[in-house]
Amino acid sequence: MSGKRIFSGVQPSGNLTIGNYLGAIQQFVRLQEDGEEAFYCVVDLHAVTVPQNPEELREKTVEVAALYMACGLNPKKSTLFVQSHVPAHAELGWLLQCVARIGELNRMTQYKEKGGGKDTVNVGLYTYPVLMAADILLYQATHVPVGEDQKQHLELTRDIAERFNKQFGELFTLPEPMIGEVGARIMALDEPQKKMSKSAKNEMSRIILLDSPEMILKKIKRAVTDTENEIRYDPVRKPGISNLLSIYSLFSGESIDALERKYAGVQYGPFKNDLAEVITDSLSEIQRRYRELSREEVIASLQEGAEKASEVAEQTLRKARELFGFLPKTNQLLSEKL
Ligand code: AQP
Repeated sequence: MSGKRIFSGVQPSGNLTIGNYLGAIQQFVRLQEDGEEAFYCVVDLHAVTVPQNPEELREKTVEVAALYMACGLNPKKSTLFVQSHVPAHAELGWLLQCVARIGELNRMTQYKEKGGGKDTVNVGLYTYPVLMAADILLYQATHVPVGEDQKQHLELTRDIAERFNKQFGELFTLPEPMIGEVGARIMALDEPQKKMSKSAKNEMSRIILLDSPEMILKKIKRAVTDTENEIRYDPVRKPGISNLLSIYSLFSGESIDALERKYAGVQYGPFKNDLAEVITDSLSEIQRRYRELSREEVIASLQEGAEKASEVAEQTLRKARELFGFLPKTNQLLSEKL
């Protein structure tokens, strides 16, 4: 343990992909094993920045939590909770909207990618990075393990925290991003220039953690490669094969160099068969643990997690309210004789 405090989250906006796992959740588990104090959230308030079916959202919220646990997060060691169960997120999110600047949000690329520049996009998608800043700052997190796509939002979080501290008084810890060197950006199987995403339209673009062995094989077989027949890591000229090599390396623990040597002169077909097997083997353990978890157990862990998270979040929020100059509630006023 190194005195770090970790915060991170995953949206229940679809089926978790191997991108979410390799870019984020695998790091969460490693940090837990190192004994770090950590808060891992199912960020449902973020998920509704794009339209969701309410029934499905409820189901996906439990599923993401169950997958956190199946991947190795232990609710007795790390605090696992649902964002909307801790109202402090929404309140600090609002306060920080009064600190963040429009110019800063205009520079964020994710809402442009997701919203496609349409006027009908909801305002939440635009202000999402400010809510993400609130999520992190509420817990005074020192480190935030995320994939490469979240780096810009982390920089914004630091800017908002710094401005708040200068303008209102020292309150927030400035968090550092923790972005893995490999796995930080797993690309889509159908369009290897784009990141793999759980909400992309084409289901064949991603492997989800609960895919069957047959489905994994089918998706890997269909993965876009190139017209050469050389298994070589070159993300610019061979993005498809390079992405498959990264996935193979991350799941098997073999280096990319070793894989290039192992598959020198081998056709794409047999390479893809082996890769599908490696992914299947790795996911089978997660799937076994997932099947063993009961819904009641997951929900009870989330309830306990929300209580623990609220205690920390409320302390920070209370200080933020004071620094803004809000009048405390009457009973607090009387007891503190303010
Ligand atoms: N392709 C990826 N490679 C590496 N890391 C990834 N992450 C997501 N996709 C990849 C990381 O997973 C964590 C949780 O992501 P999120 O659910 O908060 O939102 P996201 O980044 O927008 O992920 P998705 O899968 O693309 O979701 P949708 O489709 O709903 O937008 C983050 O740490 C992220 O970096």
